Amino acid sequence: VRVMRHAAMLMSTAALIGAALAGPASAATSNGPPDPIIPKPVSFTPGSGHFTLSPTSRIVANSSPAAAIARDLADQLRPATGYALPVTNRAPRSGDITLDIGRPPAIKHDRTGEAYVLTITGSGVRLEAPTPHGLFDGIQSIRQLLGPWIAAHSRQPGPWTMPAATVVDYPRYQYRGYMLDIARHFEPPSVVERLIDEVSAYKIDVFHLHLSDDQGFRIVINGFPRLTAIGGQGSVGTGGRTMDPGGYWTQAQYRAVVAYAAAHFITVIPEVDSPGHDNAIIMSEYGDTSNPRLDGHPQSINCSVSNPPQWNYTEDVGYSALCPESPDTWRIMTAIIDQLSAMTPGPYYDLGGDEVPNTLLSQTRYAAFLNREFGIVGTAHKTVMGWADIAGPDVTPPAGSVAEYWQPAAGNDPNAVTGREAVAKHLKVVMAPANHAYLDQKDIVDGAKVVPPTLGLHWACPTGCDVDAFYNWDPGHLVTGVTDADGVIGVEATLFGETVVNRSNDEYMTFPRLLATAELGWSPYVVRQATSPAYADFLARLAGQGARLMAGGVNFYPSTEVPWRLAAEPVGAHGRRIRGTIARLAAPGVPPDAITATVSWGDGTTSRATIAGRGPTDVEVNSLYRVSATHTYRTRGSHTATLTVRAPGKATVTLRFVIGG
Ligand code: TNX
Repeated sequence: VRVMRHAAMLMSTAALIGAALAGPASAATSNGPPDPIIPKPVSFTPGSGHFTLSPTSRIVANSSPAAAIARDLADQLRPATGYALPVTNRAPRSGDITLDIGRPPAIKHDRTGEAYVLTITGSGVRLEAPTPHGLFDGIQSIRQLLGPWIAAHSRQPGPWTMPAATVVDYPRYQYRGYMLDIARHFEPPSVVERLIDEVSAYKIDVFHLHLSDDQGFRIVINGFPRLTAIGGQGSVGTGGRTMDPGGYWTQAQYRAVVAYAAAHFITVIPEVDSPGHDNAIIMSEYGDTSNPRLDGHPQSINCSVSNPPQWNYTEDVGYSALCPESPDTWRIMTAIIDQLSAMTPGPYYDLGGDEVPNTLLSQTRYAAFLNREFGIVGTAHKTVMGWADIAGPDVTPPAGSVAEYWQPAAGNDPNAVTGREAVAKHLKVVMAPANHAYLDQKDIVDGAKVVPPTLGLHWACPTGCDVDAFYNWDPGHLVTGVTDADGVIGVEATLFGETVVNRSNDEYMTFPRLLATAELGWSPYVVRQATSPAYADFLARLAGQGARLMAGGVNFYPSTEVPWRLAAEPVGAHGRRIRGTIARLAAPGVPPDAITATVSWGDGTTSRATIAGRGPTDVEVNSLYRVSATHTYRTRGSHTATLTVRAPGKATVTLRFVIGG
């Protein structure tokens, strides 16, 4: 323990010297916009100077709700800083971060209770919000202002500075969603919890879990063990895809994920798609003749193309349906809805409702199915959510239901009819148009150039949907007659799972495009087009997120639309003889052999440094490199070295830091 504490003191002293000598090292390396925050705050007013977090900084909270968020912030900042960051209710001192529940007068337009005001000066940081959710949003901004390396899971040298500024902020929409499909390929709770960490950092506050589809059913339902014993074993597995062994969550695991999400101010919405996309349910229950909860003839549930039903592990859709006339259909669906609703504190239950061809169920039978299911969801005290198909003829969703618009159609296009039908039925609308918000779509499809080559579909994005497609549209102005005033409550980016098989794949398709969706959901309306200032501003801020994602171990696609910046930090090399790593370099998408680096040692000599580490692949960003060099100082004592890093097409990065000692 003593050795570790000693090392910690040495490290932080070095960091402080670094700050004093070189000014904020981050200023030398980031040279990005003064306001780097994504999603862009309502207002960001720069002040003068900067705040530096120090080893003696504390997090001061004036109430127990504020203290809970203060502990979150401390937990977030401790790994990279190595500071103690005690949470206290004493009077704030210089160097502290204060969190208060209050009513900052600067907030006038907060409709959702998520507003916050952040005031950063040379002597301290003060975050004030009317609710814990607002404080939680505010600490995400604090994390981003501390620079990319704060996201690291192990101690970094710092210094930890934030530009002096006043931020006044609140969201445009209450619903800012991310959807993950664990039905087409299974993901364990641990992966979902990591994704919750990652998306909540960008103020996403809804996690929509697609729990069931033709290829898999992923949650234990008491009384129907075959749903998981049989239905949980498959996954999409043809066309060169990895056929993984499937899997399912226990109810205890689901509850734990829901609680984890709640601690990140994220509402979980469970979805069991119906009456289509149900082959896993049908395959599980079709032969369940001895289940006392069924009538002995569960074959009556099957209205699919095949009778008897058959497994189909392709990416096909639209071949399965549950029969609305079968009493067993309702015994199964009632158990699912009741149990999921009881485990879900959030207000919504998502019954799916998409893609049932008339050849399987006529519109009358489809409507009859959903109209009956609405009653079961209501009895379970949940608000209905479904794909916008649930607004079709003869379907009568209860007032206040939420329709998720997914069709890749805009304006008056006839294919945009589901959006207008939803408004006509007074539903609320979440916008997730597939050509602007489907994270399972490829980034580029251009002749032989297909990115990523092995992941993603492109039915909604025939030429690919890169960052520009995700950013340059507006949820309140896409479909004629479907505006904020008509009931748009938010936006969601969805990751369907046909082609993604693990966390690395999920992240590669999710980031950085989800950050565009997060900004559309949070930031005020502004014209967003490929040529608009808003897009240029977003790209400049996004460029700085590459190093942050890398430092946090998050995989992402280093889109060529983004002017990614190089970012370097010293690693605290010391001694008279320097051997090995002197700095860490994030260079999103740049292979190591394209980078050159030199060190001026501060004693009149200069030498070449080497760049080592894994470069980008088709599905992994990697590109977080070690910069190493060899030097022997003539005398002991600290020197100020200067590292210069160059890569084609990138602004040269210059890092001044204290070395030797
Ligand atoms: C359409 S969007 C689907 C999903 C697929 C997805 C693939 C929607 C409501 N249905 O079943 O997984 O496309 O992009």
